[in-house]
Amino acid sequence: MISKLALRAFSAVLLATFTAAFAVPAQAREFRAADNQVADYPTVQAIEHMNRLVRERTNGRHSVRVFHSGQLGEENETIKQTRVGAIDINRINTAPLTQVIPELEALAIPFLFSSIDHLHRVLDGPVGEEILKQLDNYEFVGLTFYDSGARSIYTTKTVRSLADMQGLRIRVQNSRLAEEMVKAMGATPVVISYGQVLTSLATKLVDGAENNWPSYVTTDHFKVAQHYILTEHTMAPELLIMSRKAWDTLDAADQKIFKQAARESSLFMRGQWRAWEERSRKQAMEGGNTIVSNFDRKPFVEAMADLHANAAKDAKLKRLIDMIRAAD
Ligand code: GTR
Repeated sequence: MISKLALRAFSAVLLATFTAAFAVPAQAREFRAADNQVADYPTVQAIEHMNRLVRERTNGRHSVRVFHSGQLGEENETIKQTRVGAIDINRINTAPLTQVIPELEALAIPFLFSSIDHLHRVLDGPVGEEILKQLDNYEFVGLTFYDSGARSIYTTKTVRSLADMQGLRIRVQNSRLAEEMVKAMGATPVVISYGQVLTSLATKLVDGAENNWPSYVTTDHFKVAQHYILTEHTMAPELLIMSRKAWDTLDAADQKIFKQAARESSLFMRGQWRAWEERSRKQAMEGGNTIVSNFDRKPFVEAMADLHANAAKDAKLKRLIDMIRAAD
């Protein structure tokens, strides 16, 4: 005779089998992420890392597919598309995003961060948290920051001083602040999208641009603009943002998984960034480029006095700037 206990166990197994066979799995989804850097660039690799974590932690229900090399468009386009939900996730630099979120200018003000450690302290602390939170007001969700090192000026002619900048045409990102900065250096800013910079340098539409080491090298800009002067004028980080629409399709537990995976991908990338900078610098040197590191940086800093004064007129911005300074 079958005991009551065995019967109960048998029906439990039956029920479990039945449920497993007929349960509707939560909608599996592939989230599309945009990045305008090339496939092996650290930010793209970081998103791939995030994808691995997301897949693992959602048992393959969700994944993130990165479209690198600007396949989904230039930054000003992808910002709009992320806002309306046509792109789910976007890895974007702070500077162009300031056109939509002015508060972000706090991270892009020239000569505000004294070192990468200072920047990390800010991004990893309450200011970084507050800035990510502010994205909520713009139909975005701030997932994390990625390193971008320091940006310096590079040109087709040698620049050894602020005086040498006078009259040069310098490509800038689509950012009011970047334009103001280049004007303050005595040069003429020319807004050009990232994908067009190489041609613009080669055809002499501009005399130079500015970027970090890995961008300078992976774009081949270093082959045409062979003079790199270590102004290290900004440390505006990269941001990983999600469209509110895509975010709202996730339940609370998955939202947590996405955010956590993004944070971990940021640390993963941080571990690689220094080596990338070093490798790119070496490549530029081996290419015969001039690297100007022994120059008077003070005039560059002093030239920003009006820009700093203007920024301080905005109460919201001033508060963030003060908090950033206090974290030094
Ligand atoms: C890079 C950044 C890109 C883009 C580019 C630029 O450092 O990673 O997203 O903003 O600079 O100068 O346009």
